Amino acid sequence: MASLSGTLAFLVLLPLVSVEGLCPDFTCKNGACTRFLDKCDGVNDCGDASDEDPAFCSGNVIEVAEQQRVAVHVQFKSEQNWIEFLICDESSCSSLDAHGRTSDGGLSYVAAKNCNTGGHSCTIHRISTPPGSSPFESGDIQFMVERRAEALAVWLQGEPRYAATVPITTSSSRLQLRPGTWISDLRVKFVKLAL
Ligand SMILES: [Ca+2]
Repeated sequence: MASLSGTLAFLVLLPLVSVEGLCPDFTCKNGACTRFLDKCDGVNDCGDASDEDPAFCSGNVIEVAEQQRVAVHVQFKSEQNWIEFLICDESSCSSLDAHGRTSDGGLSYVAAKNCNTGGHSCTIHRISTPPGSSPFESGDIQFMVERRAEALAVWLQGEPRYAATVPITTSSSRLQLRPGTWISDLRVKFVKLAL
């Protein structure tokens, strides 16, 4: 009976841990499974905080001065779902999630303010997903970003008429690009334009 109960205990534990890489979403360093959505959200979901590893959570960051424009080249994968532009000061962040294109060349997006430094617990500022919008497909996408006095503006390169904006604090200067669903790191290149 002892060996049978041992076998049962093993079977009961099996869904809770996993050999590395075998979780349906994200495999923690300790073998636990968690969701891709839990990656880099500022909460220790794994127990060992490996879902919050700065090695991948702190990438694609650039300091942006007021009135600075930055050309942003993103290699996007559709499974990442959207591209998050997160801009922060020491204590809070605003985010602009670019989901896709509108029929006239603008962005469909969700803008949020008053987020914590993990980019969560925000207040929704604006949701703009007009009819006819289509999600981004896998491939290269070029954006322009401009830090204005009290807003961050983002638009698809060549379409400045359709800038999406989100309110920011005047001291918000740290911009990070993140994948909406962190199935893989976002590949990003920043080019600061002359002021
Ligand atoms: Ca987490």
